[in-house]
Amino acid sequence: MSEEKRTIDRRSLLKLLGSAGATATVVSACGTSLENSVSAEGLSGGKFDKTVNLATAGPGGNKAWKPGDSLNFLPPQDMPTRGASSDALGALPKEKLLHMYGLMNASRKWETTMKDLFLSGKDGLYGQFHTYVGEEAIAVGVMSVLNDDDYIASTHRGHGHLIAKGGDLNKMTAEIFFKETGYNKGYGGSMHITDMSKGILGMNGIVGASYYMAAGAALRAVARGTKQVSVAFFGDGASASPYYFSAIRSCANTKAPVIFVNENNLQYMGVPMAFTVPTKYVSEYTKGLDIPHFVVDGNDVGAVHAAMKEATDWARAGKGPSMIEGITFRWYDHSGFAGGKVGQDGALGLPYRTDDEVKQWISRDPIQRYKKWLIAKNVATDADLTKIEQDTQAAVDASVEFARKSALPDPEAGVLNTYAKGAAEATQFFNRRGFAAKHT
Ligand SMILES: Cc1ncc(C[n+]2csc(CCOP(=O)(O)OP(=O)(O)O)c2C)c(N)n1
Repeated sequence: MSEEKRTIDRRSLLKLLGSAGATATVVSACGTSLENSVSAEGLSGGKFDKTVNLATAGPGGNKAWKPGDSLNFLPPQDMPTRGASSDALGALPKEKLLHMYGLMNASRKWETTMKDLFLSGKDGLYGQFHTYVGEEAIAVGVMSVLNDDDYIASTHRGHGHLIAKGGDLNKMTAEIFFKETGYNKGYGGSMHITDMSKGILGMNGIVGASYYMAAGAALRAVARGTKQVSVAFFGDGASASPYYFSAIRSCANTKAPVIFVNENNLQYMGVPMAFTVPTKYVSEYTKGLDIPHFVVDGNDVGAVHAAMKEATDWARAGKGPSMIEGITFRWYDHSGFAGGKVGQDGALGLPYRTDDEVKQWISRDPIQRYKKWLIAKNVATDADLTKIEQDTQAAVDASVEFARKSALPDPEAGVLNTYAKGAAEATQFFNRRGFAAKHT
């Protein structure tokens, strides 16, 4: 195949279409360095400075909202009352607790490494990339309860979901590098990473698509008589989808075992949630459906785990769907890295939130809070946890080397991957257009 024809590959196509991550290469003029002070005291610790000007103002524009509010439990009928959220973790074996710490770190370090690579321009990375940094407690808290064969339907901001469900770092990095060893053979990029072998129904660029994907998988499980459950992740903005209420209503009606997990990061692209959600909490929209509702501190992996445990028990018992809303915050811009810097945590200088607010949320870092809790409960020493952090970074670095050494996909593979019947159907396509039928 001539060089001329190779230009149809995805990499070139994206460049032609101009989807190259403009946002990924914009670096803010803001040079403020962040001091990552952790004021958290144990897992439920971390305080806002009352004088901070919160542009996002907390849920539903409720200016009086404070982190403690997020721990309120909104009791549905028949749901048992939970104890202190972080105590729920105490019932888990040490190995599992440390594994969770490793997963939170893997998610953070993988995305932070990608961020630094995008910004440095070293590997010529481009394309949309929505970071999950700051929200890791939700993915890991949710997945700490799921079985391997349970399903998750992710979002555009789903790297953390994949990693927490057992996604392969090498394949993820290779996909970001658009290499043939990537999850989508280099043709999907960040937003389409999928691993059906792990019950991951896929990241998804269509906001609000997770509801019915998760519902379909859940109804399949019911039809087959398994006890699998399905999780639909979604953001606060996605609650504006026309499918939102109808999907949850349908699941309530059929008692589909779906757990709707709202990652309320208080930001809808560049719009504070205070302007987009009329109620105090997103989860209030569906309270009339008589399904269990939880609002939790989404930066507290114990709180997420506790709510998820109850919601999952409920679903496996055939009682139907439930709703978990985790209040959290993303440290970077909606997509790409405007306001971010190599080696700096968080994006500053963005117009729709204040730098003070970003720093306050960073001080409630879910990973640092969990680390403090693990040490305080004598689950591990500082040195044990540092070792996990180092091993995780080494795995991330190895994935970058793997991606660098991998080949770009053959342009024809784009056609092969497009057809449901694979090579046979693609060959017809090639033949019709006079290409050599090299993939038969
Ligand atoms: C159906 C659809 N409408 C609009 C968009 C454009 N879009 C991409 S992300 C996004 C905001 C999503 O916000 P939210 O659900 O709060 O998730 P977050 O980005 O905060 O994690 C929008 C509107 C889209 N991708 N799909």
